[in-house]
Amino acid sequence: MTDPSLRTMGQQFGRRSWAEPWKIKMVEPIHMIDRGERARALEEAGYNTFLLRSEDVYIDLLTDSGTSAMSDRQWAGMMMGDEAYAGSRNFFNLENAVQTFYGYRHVVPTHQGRGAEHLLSQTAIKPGQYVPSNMYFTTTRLHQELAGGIFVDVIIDEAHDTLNLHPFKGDVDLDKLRALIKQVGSENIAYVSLAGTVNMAGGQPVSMANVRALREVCDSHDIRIYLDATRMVENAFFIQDREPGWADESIAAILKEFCSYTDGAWMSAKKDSMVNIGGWLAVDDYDLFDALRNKVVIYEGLHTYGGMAGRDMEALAIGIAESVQYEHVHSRVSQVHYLGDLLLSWEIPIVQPVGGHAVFVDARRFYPHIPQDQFPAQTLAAQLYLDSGIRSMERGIVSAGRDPETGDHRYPALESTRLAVPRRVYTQAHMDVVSEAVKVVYDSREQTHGLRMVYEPKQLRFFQARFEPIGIHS
Ligand code: P71
Repeated sequence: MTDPSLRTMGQQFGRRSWAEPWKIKMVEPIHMIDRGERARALEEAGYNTFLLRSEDVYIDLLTDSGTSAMSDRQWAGMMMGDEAYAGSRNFFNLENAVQTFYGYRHVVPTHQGRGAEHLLSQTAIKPGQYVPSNMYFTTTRLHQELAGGIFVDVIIDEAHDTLNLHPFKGDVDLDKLRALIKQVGSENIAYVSLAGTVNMAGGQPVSMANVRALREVCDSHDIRIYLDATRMVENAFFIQDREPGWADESIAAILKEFCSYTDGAWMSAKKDSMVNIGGWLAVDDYDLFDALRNKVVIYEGLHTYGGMAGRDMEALAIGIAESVQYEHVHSRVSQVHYLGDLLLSWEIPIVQPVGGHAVFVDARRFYPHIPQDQFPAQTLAAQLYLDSGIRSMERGIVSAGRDPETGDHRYPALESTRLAVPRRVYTQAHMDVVSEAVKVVYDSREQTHGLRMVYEPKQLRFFQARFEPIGIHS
């Protein structure tokens, strides 16, 4: 049977199709358990997707962190691990890759991003100092607060509006920053904590114009800028794609120029750099480096491994070079956008524009009848798993935690359920299956009730909190 109306993805959009710049050499079987088993697994997990067993998950979009597929070259690098306690050659390869692609002078390896956050926060924040930031990230803010810092959100207002199509919703609002400086004095600001493709805003990028202007403001007040470079490669792709004047520059050149406006960076290498574990901290200032190097040996490991095996550092050094290749980052971000575009075309509420690493479903608009303190985004994550074995993550009121002063929930403007896409792992067919599952859950949204939290850890509660459906035991 022929159907001349069948069209490839590219044809549907009036262009030639693109494909991933790799072929698959090794596969990992996945399967879906039946609905009764999923219902049981969900109940055992306290309706928290972090507490599910991975074997009970069909398509795992919990996170893009540490879940990417390494290349044959990275695996070859694993065989070249120099597992010496001190001075491993893999460390020097990693140091060289960070210096080459991110441009900072001094590099301290850490086991992952939060290890780096801990060291930087403890070293660069004095108790009582303010830490302005373009929105919070859970672990970042916690480490800043544990060091005695006071977090202040200085992201532009557009970032809090899920329908606003601003191309750089990660930008810092310089007026908010100036007002803070005026109010508290620049000596009471530890540093500006700047993140590329802001995770909690939906993976929204920062423009080159904004980081340049930020540098000027900070220079005039003698304030340092430290960058969360976790998804900075994806940010560089958005600058190339969207910001006038950058279309002809390479991803590598854009990345390096962006970093040059900052004084240092920390990295969860489990994202952009496509390794399963690893991180680093890099700064230009020698004295700060020296202080960080003195601290890393207390908490992470010697300053030439920082908690990573030699082989992990080698895979990371290779992953950094692969991550800035245009074909890679283009196909990675385009796959995320493919999923987002399907949901948008069916009028399912998502955060727009679609970000770099994930589609964020707007749970407020998805379940308008579920109040925020009955956890609509957590409910959606649970329903999606129940329907189809797809695992996602709450990024709303549970993630935001409680205000340390008042003890009340923090009620974030964004209440979303994140479908994070690992790099080089799933195909377009998987994205089709995911999109159809979200639609099924959306079509039955009116019958869905919210959740009640029955167990709540003090810090980072979203990881281990437990819930019960409202209406069953109430
Ligand atoms: C993500 C993660 C992993 C995660 C962390 C906390 C709660 C849930 C999931 C980690 C990040 C990140 C940014 C921007 C620092 C870290 C910490 N993200 N900055 O998105 O996205 O890095 O996990 O390596 O310690 O699933 P780490």
